[in-house]
Parts: sequence; C-alpha cells; structure tokens
Amino acid sequence: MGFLTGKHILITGVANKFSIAYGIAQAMRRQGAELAFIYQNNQFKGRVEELANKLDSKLTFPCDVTKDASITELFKKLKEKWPVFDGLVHSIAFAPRDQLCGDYVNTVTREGFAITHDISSYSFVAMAKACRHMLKKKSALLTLTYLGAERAIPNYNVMGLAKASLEANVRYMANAMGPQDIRVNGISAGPIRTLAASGIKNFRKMLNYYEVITPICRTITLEDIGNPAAFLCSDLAAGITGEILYVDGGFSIAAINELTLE
Ligand code: NAD
Ligand code: 0WE
Repeated sequence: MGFLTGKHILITGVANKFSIAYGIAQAMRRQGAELAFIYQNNQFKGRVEELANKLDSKLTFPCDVTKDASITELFKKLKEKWPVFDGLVHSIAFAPRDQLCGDYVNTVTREGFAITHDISSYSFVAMAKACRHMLKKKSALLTLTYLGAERAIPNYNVMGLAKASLEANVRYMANAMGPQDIRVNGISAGPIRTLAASGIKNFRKMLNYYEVITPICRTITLEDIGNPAAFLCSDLAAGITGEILYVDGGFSIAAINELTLE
C-alpha cells in the first residue's frame, strides 16, 4: 500500500520521458495512485499514450490550456471516466522563444507578456475553476515554479514575472479552496534538462554553476521532484497549503562555499 492508494490524479505537462510531469507521475504511481494525462496536441498524443500505458493508465485527453473550450471539453470527457477525483498536477509553462534571451527591458513585448502569463499562470486557476465541482474532499493541486520568480536570472526574463504570478496564484487558490478541503501548493525545482530547457542559451554552463553552489553538490533529478510531489498531493501533507517547497538541493539558501573560494 502506497500513500496515494485510492487517489485519482490528473497529470498535465507530459511531453516526453524527460518531462518533470512524467517524473511526478512515476513517483505517484509507485505510491499507488491511478493516473490520467493530458497532451497539448496531436504532436504529443502517441508519446503520452505510451508513457501513460507504462503507468497502467488508458486515460489520455487532448487539452490546449489557451482555449477555455478545450479545458471544458477535457473535464466533460474525464467526468465520463472519473465523476470525481483527488488532484491535479499543473506542469505547464510557455513564453515565446524570443522572450527568453537578452536584455529583459529591450526584449519584453505586450504580446509576449500576455501569452507568457496566460499559459504559465492563468492556466493553473483556469483548470482549477473548471474541475472544482469534481474535486473530492482532501484533494490537492500542485504546480511547478522556479527561483526566477523571486530573483532576476539572466534570460529567464518575463517567465520570471509569470512564475511570481503563479506563486501568488498558489496562495490565493489555497485561500479560496481551503474551506472546500482542497490544498494548493507549488514546488520550486532546480534546473533540469527537459524539452522546456532545450535550446536555452548557456543551460549547460548554468547546470555546472549549480553543481558548484548547491549544498548537495549535484543537480536535481526527476525522482528528486517526483517523491515530494507525491507527498504534497497525499494526505501525509494534510496540513500544508499555499506553500512553495524548494526542491533545489539547497541552491537558493547558499551563497559562498569552499569551492567558490578556491
Ligand atoms: P516540458 O517541456 O517537458 O513540459 C512543459 C509542458 O508544457 C509540455 O508538456 C507542454 O506540452 C506543456 N504545454 C505548453 N503549452 C501548453 C498548452 N498551451 N496547453 C497544454 N500544455 C502545454 O518541460 P518541464 O521542464 O518538465 O516543464 C514543466 C514545468 O516545470 C514548467 O512549469 C516549468 O516552468 C517548470 N520548471 C522547469 C524547470 C527546468 O529546469 N526544467 C525548473 C523549474 C520549474
Ligand atoms: O520554466 C522553465 C522554462 C520554461 C520555458 C521554456 C521554453 C523553451 C522553448 C518556457 N517557454 C519556452 N518557450 C520555448 O519556445 N525553466 C525553469 C527552465 C529554464 O528556462 C530558462 C532557464 C531555466 C532554468 C531560461 C533562461 C534561463 C534559465
């Protein structure tokens, strides 16, 4: 018996086996959860079905979070299989590529700002709004954020603002849904090489820098994130809501260490 046995959880954000959402899904399955998945569009359909299969799930649904109708349709379809369920993992972020490099002030645009906030922050509450009536007592919602929400990190640019908005969203959603016995939390993950990190300028160099600064002397793995994600969505975390949990090996608390002084 795992600590998620009997829980039904919807996973968003699986693009491939390197996705953080897939690491979370694996950890949740190890703890006994029944899973369902969304895929962004047909480009991801086959791969998500395959990965779902590996985790004993036949439930995959298309959903593009930029469209209200697509979100409504998702929960209409899910309801036929799961009239009620216990949780949602939101692992979705997007900024137009040109927004993620160079001088923030020069590169940010009104349109880039709007798209980034829409997909990376609004979509979390949009999904919660659409499935609220299907969520059981003791449900949990979880999203993924990054240190760029609080610190100015080169090239992360408008994504940082969207993550700050997403973290505030976690607190406001937690406050609004608490009385319904639904908890809402975020995990602030250290950098991992995923599809969303591919093609980011100097990503390798950044990972090397993290390895030097991070107290645990290594970068984070999908399992490092999956296990605490499973915990936060389980009844073991019944007293935790509105929280951002750092799963970054301690990077964000460190300043200078022995290696940087050599
Ligand atoms: P990923 O590319 O595997 O996942 C991003 C997912 O977002 C994809 O599955 C994509 O299909 C989905 N998505 C984008 N636009 C969508 C839309 N309109 N509708 C539906 N789905 C959409 O990359 P990842 O690194 O696993 O990212 C997952 C989350 O983790 C993101 O919120 C990201 O900001 C966060 N995060 C990543 C890192 C990192 O270093 N990789 C660190 C901290 C936080
Ligand atoms: O949240 C993220 C990445 C999110 C992301 C990535 C892309 C790449 C492809 C959002 N939109 C897009 N749009 C694309 O067209 N991370 C936490 C990973 C990440 O991205 C960075 C980082 C880190 C870490 C960008 C610059 C600097 C650091």
